[in-house]
Amino acid sequence: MTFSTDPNWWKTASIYQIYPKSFCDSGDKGTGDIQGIISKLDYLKLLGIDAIWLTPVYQSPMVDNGYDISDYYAINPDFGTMQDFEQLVAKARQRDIRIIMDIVVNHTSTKHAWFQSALGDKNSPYRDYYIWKDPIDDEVPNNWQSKFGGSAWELDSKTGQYYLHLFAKEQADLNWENPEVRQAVKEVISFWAEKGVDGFRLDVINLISKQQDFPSDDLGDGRRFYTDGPRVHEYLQEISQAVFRKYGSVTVGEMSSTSLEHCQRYSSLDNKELSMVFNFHHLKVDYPNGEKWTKAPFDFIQLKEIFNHWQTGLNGQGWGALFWCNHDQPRVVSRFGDDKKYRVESAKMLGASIHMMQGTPYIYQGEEIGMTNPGYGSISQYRDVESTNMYDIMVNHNGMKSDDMMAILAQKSRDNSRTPMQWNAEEYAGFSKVRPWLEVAENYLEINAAQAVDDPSSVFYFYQQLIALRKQIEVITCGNYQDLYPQHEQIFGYQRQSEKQSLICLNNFYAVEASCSLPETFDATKAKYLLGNYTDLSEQVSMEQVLRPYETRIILLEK
Ligand code: TEU
Repeated sequence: MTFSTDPNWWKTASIYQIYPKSFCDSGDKGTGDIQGIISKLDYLKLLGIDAIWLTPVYQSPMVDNGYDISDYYAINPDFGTMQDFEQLVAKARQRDIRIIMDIVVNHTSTKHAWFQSALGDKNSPYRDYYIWKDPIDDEVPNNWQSKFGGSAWELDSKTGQYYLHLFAKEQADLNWENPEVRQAVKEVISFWAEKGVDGFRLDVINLISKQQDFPSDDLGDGRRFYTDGPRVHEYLQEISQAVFRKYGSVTVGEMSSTSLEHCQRYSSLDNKELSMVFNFHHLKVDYPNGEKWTKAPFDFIQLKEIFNHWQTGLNGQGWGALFWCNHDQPRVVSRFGDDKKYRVESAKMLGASIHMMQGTPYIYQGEEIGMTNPGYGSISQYRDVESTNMYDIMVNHNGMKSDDMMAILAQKSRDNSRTPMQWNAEEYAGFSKVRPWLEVAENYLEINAAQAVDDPSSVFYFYQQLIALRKQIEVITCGNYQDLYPQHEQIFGYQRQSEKQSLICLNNFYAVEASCSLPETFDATKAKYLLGNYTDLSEQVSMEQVLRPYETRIILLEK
């Protein structure tokens, strides 16, 4: 098979995210690996996805499960060999599936050779690869906070200076002001592009440019002094010019705490920087006052406002990634749906609610079969560095009751999405022959890929249809966007319009019946249902719509 030569292939594509450690263990290690991924390529081909986003498989001490890289040019033996990787690229290509690699260059592991040379030696040629600051009044250089809790500064006792780490202390931020760092990044990306990698996901790439006076933040945790920083667009244009455009790579930037205005520039249609962007504003509507570590219901009206802001703001300006789930987020059916009584209906509805938008959809492993949060009851079951750090801070330092923090982790922990992929009803859900590194969710007997593939009414085949519709119905890709019921307390309904087509996607986000009327300008008599999650949809579309619990309906009118 040969890939389409359309440089914008990704505008009608759907991308599947694999977190290798939790995907499939081909051996008996209890952790996933590249050969395990290869063994599941036909499953992914059946789903119909166009590309795989592979989270990091590079050499790493695994403090942050691979987002702490100690050698950008080597494959972590836990995942396999370089030959395994090359085989994955080749076998995926045989199935017309592209590979997108995760590039983590805001920081390296403190075990990286550059950092090891720089630590304790102000004269190291790599000292200026990182960000070192003198203490102020024997204290940390400023009050910036790590996103994993605590100060963002760690002392290098030998030199008396601190180094910056926006994440774990084992993840030292690179100094992008240094042209040698930017050159080193270009060489890393070129190496993987030469191996046939088709694109790159750029980890927290909007954090690479820090305000150079490093002021303390009397209003917050310091993020306003390094998020979408002063030279970030300059840096991205430099890398894009030197590498991405040379290889025709598709690129998606993970933009932490960003703005629409910056994302219009990051993903501008002239391809000066990146192809598209991830933003996370829609995944903070259950963070009251922006606070993640609370147990709270989501704000439905705000969710719709955010989708409206980004869909209308990027239309004709840039390109967004459409997603609910990834390896940092809880399972969407547990978070925004009903993972008990209406699991299948709500999983399908949630998929449809974003797949009919403009952008490129990302499907996180297990989302396509409606996997849920595991509901762990003990802190000993958690492995994520962010979750265990926050448990220690909230319970052991701030005095929160353990049960209260366990309830918060059950809703918000990143481990919720990192439980082993549920392949079948065998021991350990067919993920491994031995006890996995993270406990399998108890519901794997009912929720697994084998069951889904055997069930024509499963979430899997609904996602297969969503993926196919994007290739068949042009208004999904090029149409504009209008929220039809912004204040409706239950229904998220929007209309997409192009010159030739009008599509309406109706989604009841709750377990009770809800009604709405189609726009008067929409001629229902000429419309048809494209897809729904209740099989008994009548042929004739009515202007008055009554949606059952978690019902979704996709309606098309050919103008
Ligand atoms: O995530 C960055 C990010 O914004 C989220 O991790 C978020 O800050 C975090 O979950 C706290 O809420 C990327 C990767 O996706 C993540 O897995 C890494 O831990 C992080 O960067 C550091 O590389």
